Amino acid sequence: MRIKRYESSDLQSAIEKVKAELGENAIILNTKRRKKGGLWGLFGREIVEITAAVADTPKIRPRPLPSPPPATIQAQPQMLSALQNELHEIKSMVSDLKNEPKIPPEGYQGNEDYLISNPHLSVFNKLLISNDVTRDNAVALIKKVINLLPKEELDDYEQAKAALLHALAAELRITNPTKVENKQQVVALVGPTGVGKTTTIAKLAARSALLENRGVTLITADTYRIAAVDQLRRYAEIIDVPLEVVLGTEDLQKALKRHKDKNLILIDTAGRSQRNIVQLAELRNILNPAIQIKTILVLSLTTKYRDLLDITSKFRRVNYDALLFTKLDETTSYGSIYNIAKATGKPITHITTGQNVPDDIETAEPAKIAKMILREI
Ligand SMILES: Nc1nc2c(ncn2[C@@H]2O[C@H](COP(=O)(O)OP(=O)(O)O)[C@@H](O)[C@H]2O)c(=O)[nH]1
Ligand SMILES: [Mg+2]
Repeated sequence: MRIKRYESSDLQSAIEKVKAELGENAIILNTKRRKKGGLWGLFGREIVEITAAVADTPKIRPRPLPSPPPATIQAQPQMLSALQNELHEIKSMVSDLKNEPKIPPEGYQGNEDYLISNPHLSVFNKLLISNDVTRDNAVALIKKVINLLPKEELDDYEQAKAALLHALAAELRITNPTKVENKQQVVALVGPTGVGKTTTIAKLAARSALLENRGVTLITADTYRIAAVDQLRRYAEIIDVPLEVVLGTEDLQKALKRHKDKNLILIDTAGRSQRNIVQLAELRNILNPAIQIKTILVLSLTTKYRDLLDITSKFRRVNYDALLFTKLDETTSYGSIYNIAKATGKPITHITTGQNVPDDIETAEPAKIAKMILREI
């Protein structure tokens, strides 16, 4: 791995320098602002310093050659105290984790006699389970149908099915923080890498700016990969909206102030693994102080259910307000939408159905999602 430092007067040109020298795959290890020149650091001009790294190719070094000295990092007092803070935070997170509820074991062991007593109900039960609704949820839904309908109507397949669709839809809440309101909307998308956050931001921005004619600004806090900033910049250029690159919560607040006249601000974030609690804490620190931000957790329906549960539970530290499901076009069963909505109690904003910007996105509709789960559409 090659590690290098770059200085520049602003973040954008510093990133350009990294890109020019280390290429698109460079990873930004650290970014900070400091004063340069002047007397003892006073009266200097502010510069941005980026420490970036890129993997060496080829990776294998011939044996006889001495390995280069490791990049030396001098421990400075501020660094130590930052490390101590981080350690403290990790400790408190570990103790939080211990108190988190456990994921329930799969499989329903209860009495299923009443399912067998009515042929439709047992068909519905199988239909739900084959579409990835958990056994527990399937049984709970069928109990609801039984409570909703008198016996004669329960014997009628169409009526029973309508009641099941109703029961499914009734538990799906929706919200749309990107829609037109009097006050400015600030929306951040968070989630694991590769789920479609950036693409979804582009879809939402294009719809608002081009179709609804609203003032839109894009902000990205995803400065970990050069390619990620470029991806959003290309979209910003095509849609013709401003793009701000921010490093931390201070930058974010400044950018929000600069664009306070806009109707909608969309914030893209770096993909975070739910397994990396330090990264999650960083993300929380960037977003949380700005209380007006609505945070949407983006989940891909191609992720298996247990992992989805794990993601929704770990991302609770980022305090997300709503859910958005992507890649519905890459799966044939949609039961996870119901399971996750129910497990988190969070409303759904949109679903996305493909890679095309801005077409492949829809606002969430409970009745439609219920039909998709039962394969009625
Ligand atoms: N099939 C399909 N692909 C999608 C969808 N949304 C995003 N993608 C693709 O998923 C990949 C990762 O998307 P990206 O927006 O970069 O994900 P991010 O890492 O979360 O920002 C890209 O190839 C996108 O085109 C979707 O709804 N369906
Ligand atoms: Mg992205």
